[in-house]
Amino acid sequence: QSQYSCEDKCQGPNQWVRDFPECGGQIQSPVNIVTRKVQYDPSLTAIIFENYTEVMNITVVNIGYAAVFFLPPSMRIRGGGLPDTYKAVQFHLHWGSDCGPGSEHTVDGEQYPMEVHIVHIKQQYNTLSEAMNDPVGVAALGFFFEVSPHENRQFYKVIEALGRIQYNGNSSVMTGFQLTDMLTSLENFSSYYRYEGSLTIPGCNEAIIWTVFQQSIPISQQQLALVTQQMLFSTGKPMIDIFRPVQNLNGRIIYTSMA
Ligand code: GRE
Ligand code: ZN
Repeated sequence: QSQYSCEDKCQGPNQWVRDFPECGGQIQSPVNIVTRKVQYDPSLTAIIFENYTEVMNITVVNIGYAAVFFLPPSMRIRGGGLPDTYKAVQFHLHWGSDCGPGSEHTVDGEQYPMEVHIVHIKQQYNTLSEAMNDPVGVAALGFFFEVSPHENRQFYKVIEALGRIQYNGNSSVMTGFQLTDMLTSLENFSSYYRYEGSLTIPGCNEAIIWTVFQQSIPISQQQLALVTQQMLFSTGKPMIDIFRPVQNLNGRIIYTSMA
């Protein structure tokens, strides 16, 4: 069990708008997905994943408020109603604590234990900050995790890597990692929700095409607990509850690939 108190929470998100006005904008993320209100869009065909099965050595860094796993730009996505080809930049996780779930998006009000975001930029750009100036410059994929009796095949690599980057600024290389192994048993990449939103961290740039997959990734309870118990914020406090609460849709429609 956790060595940390459940009161020890990150109080950030409501303060962001003071320093980052865009965090108070009208097309913010994450959002609650109300399944009876989503609209079927037949142009939302299966996303094409290029080089996603690569076995990689990738660097993971504790950036003070998250762990970021840097991905090779050879990994690309296209199709699925995306306006361009997008190349991978990084993935990161949003989690809760021993006391509660930590996904960012919710479905019919249900928060999942954890959510991974795989962040891509339009192929013409070289950096995330460059892509942020384009309202469709970034394509982020969100996958929920759910607790299952089965261990996730390659997730132990992620857990071990997190254990090596406890402190702000620490970095480590994760070897022999295959992203598709972490996204285990996802036969169905074609069932997803789509909407336009923002970065879920400051500056909350409204530049993201969000794709949130319906099918969740299984992970064991023990694996999940290990994730939340290893890392520290730059303040030295336990890195738990690293999710932004859901934001108002303000009239936005969430589309779905599911007829
Ligand atoms: C996020 O949603 O958390 C995020 C980042 C960085 C780039 C894009 C993005 O943390 O969607
Ligand atoms: Zn994220």
